Amino acid sequence: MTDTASSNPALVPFDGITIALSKGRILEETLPLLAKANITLLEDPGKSRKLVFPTTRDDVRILIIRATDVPTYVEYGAADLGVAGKDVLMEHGGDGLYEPLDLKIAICKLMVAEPLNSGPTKDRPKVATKFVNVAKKYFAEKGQQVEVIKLYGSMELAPLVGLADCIVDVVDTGSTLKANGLMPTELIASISSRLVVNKAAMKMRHELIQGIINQMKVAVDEAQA
Ligand code: PRT
Ligand code: MG
Repeated sequence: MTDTASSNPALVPFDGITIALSKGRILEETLPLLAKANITLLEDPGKSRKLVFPTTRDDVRILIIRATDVPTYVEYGAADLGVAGKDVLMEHGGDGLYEPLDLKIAICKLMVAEPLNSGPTKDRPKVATKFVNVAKKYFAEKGQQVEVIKLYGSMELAPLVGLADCIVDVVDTGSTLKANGLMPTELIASISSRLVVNKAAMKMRHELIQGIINQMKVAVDEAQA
C-alpha cells in the first residue's frame, strides 16, 4: 500500500493556520501584507499546479482557490483565514464569517452599466451578472422590477448580443466597459478586499490569529501612509 499521506503533503494532519487566497490580484497584493507577519511562500504558485503551499512559518500554510470559493472555505473552517473582495462577500452573504480588517487592496467599484446608446428604461429590464444576490437586493431596494440573468463571466458581452439590457459588474479603470460600448450608470458599492476569519478558529486560536491580524494591520497602515 502506498503511503498517500507522506507522499502528499496536503494530507498530512496540519495543526497550524490555513489561509485561503486566490490567484491574480488578490495573491499579488496580499503577499506583501503577509510578509509583515513573516509569512512568505516557499514556492511560486504561478509556476505550480499545487493548491496547498507551505510558507516560511511552519505554523502557516496557504491554499490557492477560486476567489468566489474563499468565503465558503473559511465559513466551514477548511481555512482559518482568507482574503476576498467585498463584492464576493456581499454575494456570499450571511454572517458566518468575521471580517476584522479592510486590506484596502484590489480596489474597484460594483456598478450597473448599460449601452451608451440605450433608450428609455424598460418596464422590467434584464440584468446580466454573476452577482445575482447583490443585484436582486439592489433593485428590490430601489423598488425596480428586473429580471436577473446569471452569468459566470464576460458580462460586458450580454448587452451587445441582446441577452440583457444592463449588467452588474466590478469596474476598475472602466476600459473594459468602454471597449464594449457600455458606460457605468449607478454605483452599488465601493469595493476592497477584506481579511475574513472563521468564527470558531477566532475563539480557539485567538492569540495566533490576532497576532497575524495585528501585523497585517501595520502593513495596511504603512501602505496607506
Ligand atoms: O477571474 P476569476 O473568475 O477566477 O475570479 P474573479 O474575477 O473573482 O477573481 P479576480 O482575481 O479577477 O478578482 C478578485 C477580486 O479583485 C474581485 O472580487 C474584486 O473584488 C477585485 N477587483 C478589482 C476586480 C477588478 N478590480 C477588476 N477590474 N475584479 C475584476 N475586475 C475585472 C472587471 O470586471 C473587468 O472585466 O477586470 C476587468 C478589467 O477592469 P477595468 O474596469 O479596469 O477595465
Ligand atoms: Mg476575474
